[in-house]
Amino acid sequence: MTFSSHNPPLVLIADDDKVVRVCLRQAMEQDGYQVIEAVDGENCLAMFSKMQPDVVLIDAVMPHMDGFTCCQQIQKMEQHLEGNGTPLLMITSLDDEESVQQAFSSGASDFVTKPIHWAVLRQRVKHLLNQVRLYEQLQSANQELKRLATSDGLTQVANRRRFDEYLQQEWNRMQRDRLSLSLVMCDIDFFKVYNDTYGHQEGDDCLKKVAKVLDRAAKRSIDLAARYGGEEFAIILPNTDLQGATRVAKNIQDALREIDIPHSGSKIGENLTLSMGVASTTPSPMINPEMLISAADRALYQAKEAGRDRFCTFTP
Ligand code: GH3
Ligand code: MG
Ligand code: MG
Repeated sequence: MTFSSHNPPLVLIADDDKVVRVCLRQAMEQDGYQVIEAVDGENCLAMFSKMQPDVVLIDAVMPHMDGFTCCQQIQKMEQHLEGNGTPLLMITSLDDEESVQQAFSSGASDFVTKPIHWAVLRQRVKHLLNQVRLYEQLQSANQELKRLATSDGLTQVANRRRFDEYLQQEWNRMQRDRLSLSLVMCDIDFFKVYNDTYGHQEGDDCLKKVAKVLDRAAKRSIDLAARYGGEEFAIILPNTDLQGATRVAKNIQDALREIDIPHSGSKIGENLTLSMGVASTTPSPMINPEMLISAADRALYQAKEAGRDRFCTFTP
């Protein structure tokens, strides 16, 4: 789906008859559209790919390549370009049933007949452009819904739901490819005291900063940083062994030191710190994702017990 709409909408007119082109242009310009012209089917394809119009008016009968073939070729091009189904309005003097069917089966969205009934043509173009606009709005609303359903409202990293879904997905994929899957569980040290000291709003800001650090540490496109719950975060690292995962944990520690968030209530220093549990495994049918989470949790518990501001590792 592309959002390449022009403003005002761009109409491509393909007709070999100059007089018809001039009349069509006038009608379209009266309705406030921008207009470009093609003199035959091949020219129409070239103009289409170069200018990406919002609607195409195509004469059914043209030399070299007729309108039906032209429609089919445009559709092929759009599949290739993952285009958004530009409406194609066929203009035909052949209003017999067969050519109407041929127009639609060639991918035309609608048709008008010659001699052109101008009011009808203009309404059809307007209607087609409205449909495209509505479709685009629907697509972008869907994208936004998807984003909202999978990201954490406060920190904007993936939410718990997305974490669960992605862990299972990558578990299956790593099992199939016999590759390692690692998990880093992170828990902010003395965060309750942080809230008590600075207030909840500062606490929220702090969570956002930590999330940003984790998101940056999850460098590769297949890595996923998520808010696991409260002040706990988790990073899924597909195709990463224990050594690689501990490197990520080390990077997080360094990055957090660098941004230097004061935490006067911390019992182990002046700044905000994290405890982390790192676990890694090669998924197999004998174990499941929950075991990887438990292993990372155990390692996290060890890190807390050993004095916080560190990471421990555990292999299930
Ligand atoms: P530890 O070092 O053992 O991890 O101690 P802790 O205080 O970090 O852990 P504890 O589980 O006792 O407290 C977690 C705190 O995190 C309590 C809760 O108020 C705070 N918290 C959880 N979610 C949010 C949030 O969305 N915003 C803010 N500001 N605080 C949160
Ligand atoms: Mg906690
Ligand atoms: Mg904590």
